[in-house]
Amino acid sequence: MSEELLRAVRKRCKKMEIPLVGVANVERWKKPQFQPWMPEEFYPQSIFPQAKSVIVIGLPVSLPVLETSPSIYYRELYNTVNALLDQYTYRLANFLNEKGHPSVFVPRDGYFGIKALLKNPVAFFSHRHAALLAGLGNFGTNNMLLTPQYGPRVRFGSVFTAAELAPDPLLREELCTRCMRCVKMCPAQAQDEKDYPEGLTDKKSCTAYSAKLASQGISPCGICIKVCPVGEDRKLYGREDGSIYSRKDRFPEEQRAWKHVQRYGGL
Ligand code: B12
Ligand code: SF4
Ligand code: SF4
Repeated sequence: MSEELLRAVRKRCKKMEIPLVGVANVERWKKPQFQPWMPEEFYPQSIFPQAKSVIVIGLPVSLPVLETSPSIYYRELYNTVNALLDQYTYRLANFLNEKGHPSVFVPRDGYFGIKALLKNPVAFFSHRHAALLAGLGNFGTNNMLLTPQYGPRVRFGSVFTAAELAPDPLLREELCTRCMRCVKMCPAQAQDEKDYPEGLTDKKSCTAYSAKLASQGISPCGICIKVCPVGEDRKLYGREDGSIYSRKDRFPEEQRAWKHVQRYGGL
């Protein structure tokens, strides 16, 4: 177990301004946290047999931009965060390779557009489960991984490495308050009131809605991550009051700003 290497990885992440970093050892995939758990082919050690640890990074999705969704503004943010996730994990893997530890990045999504998702809405590796096992957060009713810092407004990327790194403890405190805002406000009625994974998102409805927005150039949707009350980021932006999304009369300035953004850049 190399403490020095882990310190170097964390230092590297800090230099790249990555706010969330967690480590899981691959043994954790063999101890399901709930049922159903994913089949073994989805484990990191099945995909990259040399893997001993998984480093998971998280980048925030800025709430005020997400609040304009569906919009070109959120779409651009989504693309920017995605590009950074892939670049950072690619660079981290190379950093470890240069130190003699075989490592590979995993793309933040891993599918060929919406048509591929309509055919099969599952990727070869799940970053949400990786982030759970790396101690970054736990699942909410919206099927997303909630973190103390950003609630579900965070996107993840992972690195598989042969290096044996000390894993972070799992986060035991349940973050989801079961307020059901994500369920009530989903425009595609794709959310279920039951806890994950008993209540799985209706992937077909969500994907179909996303396809409609994509045809207008303003996908993805993201309402279920916007309305979630969990996350320190809400305080930073003065957004503790969740009625901002339903009480149009109380927040005229914000409503005006969102409408303005929504009028431009899409089809
Ligand atoms: C496919 C996909 C989608 C699909 C399907 C969504 C879904 N709920 O799975 C669609 C297009 C609908 C979608 C939408 C969204 N997504 Co999406 N999506 C993905 C993607 C590419 C793969 C997810 C996946 O396949 N996981 C695999 C399995 C393990 O997950 P699961 O189906 O929940 O699995 C359970 C069971 O089905 C069973 N199981 C799993 N696999 C199998 C296989 C078999 C054969 C069997 C029998 C059983 C089984 O076990 C699991 C329970 O333990 C990931 C990126 C990635 N590669 O991880 C992003 C990802 C999950 N999406 C993300 C986000 C943010 C969104 C959106 C908010 C859109 C947006 N960006 O604004 C919405 C939210 C929808 C929602 N509330 O669920 C983020 C989540 C971040 C977070 N904080 O959790 C991810 C992780 C992207 C990222 N890199 O950060 N997404
Ligand atoms: S992304 Fe939109 S359509 Fe999909 S589950 Fe979330 S709120 Fe519903
Ligand atoms: S919106 Fe409420 S119910 Fe949905 S995930 Fe967040 S805390 Fe849980």
